[in-house]
Order: sequence, then structure tokens, then C-alpha cells
Amino acid sequence: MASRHHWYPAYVGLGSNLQGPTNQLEGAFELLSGLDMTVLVLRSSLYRSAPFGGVEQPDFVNAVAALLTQLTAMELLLEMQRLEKERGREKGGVRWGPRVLDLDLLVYSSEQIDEETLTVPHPGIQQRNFVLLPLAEIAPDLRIPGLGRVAGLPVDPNEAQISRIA
Ligand code: ROI
Repeated sequence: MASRHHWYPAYVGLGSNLQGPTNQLEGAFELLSGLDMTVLVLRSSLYRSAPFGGVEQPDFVNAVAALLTQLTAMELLLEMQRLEKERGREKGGVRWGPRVLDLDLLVYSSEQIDEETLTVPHPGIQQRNFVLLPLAEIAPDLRIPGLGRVAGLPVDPNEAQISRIA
């Protein structure tokens, strides 16, 4: 077990397009702020975004949370998966289909992790406006291992539109 003396910055992407997406995200921020050994430091605005990935489905609401945590990346991932489940997310739904709550570990400290169940930085960060825009709102100067400074990353002009809603 890693020592519990250090606090690591971690960024989590939130998304929902079912069962009241705005309320789902509000609830998810609450759940994240209740995690053991973890502090919710910042939350972005909520953004409405057209679905990415080719499956026809309702628009998403997306946001990003900044945490400080004493959990390891893998421990944090397991906690996030527990919260998704608690919120009624079913495993084995349509790939790239709709979801009640999706929590993605985007960045964990300066770590680069490539394991079967966890890739950090999250490979979907680049050119997904629904991740980049909320992340740039709260952490423009964050340097993502392998990618560089958040505010310097290109937003994809071809990606479906996104707008700040709250
Ligand atoms: N599209 C958008 N806009 N936002 C998401 O959070 C999101 N999540 C997904 C898929 C279905 C790939 N598309 C998405 O998992």
C-alpha cells in the first residue's frame, strides 16, 4: 500500500445522458466529495454536448472535477466504478451507447499508466471537446503527461457542438 502522506491531484470526467443528466452530475459531484481520503477541489461548469461516437442517442451533459486524493490511481478507479454502479449504471450496455453516469479518470498526478483496466492519461482526452473544454476551464496550465499543456491542445472543430449550460 502506498503511504498516505501524499496528496495527488486527479482529474475526473463526468458524463450522463439518461435519467436527468444535470441532476446525475450534481449527484456525482456530491458522491466524489464524499470519497474517503479525497477532497473535491474544483468543479467545472456543466456542458451540453452532442453525442460523440456515432450511436444515435440523447445529448450528454459533461463536466470535469479536480480532486486531491491519497488514494492510488487504481484505488480511485475502483471507487469511481463503485459510484457508477451505485447510480444504476449497467455493465454490458451498448458500446458507446447512452449511460446514466460515466466517470473517467482523465489524469492522475504525473503518472502514465498502461494496464488492462486503466490507461492514464485517459486516451480519450485528446480532441474530445466535451473533455477538453471543461478541463481547460479549471486547469488550463495543467501539463498532461505525453500531451502537454491543456490550453495548448487543439479542440476538434469537426466534433459535434458543445455549449456551457450551468
Ligand atoms: N459523447 C459525449 N458528447 N459525451 C460523453 O460523455 C460521451 N461518452 C461516451 C460516448 C457514448 C462515447 N459519447 C459521448 O461514452
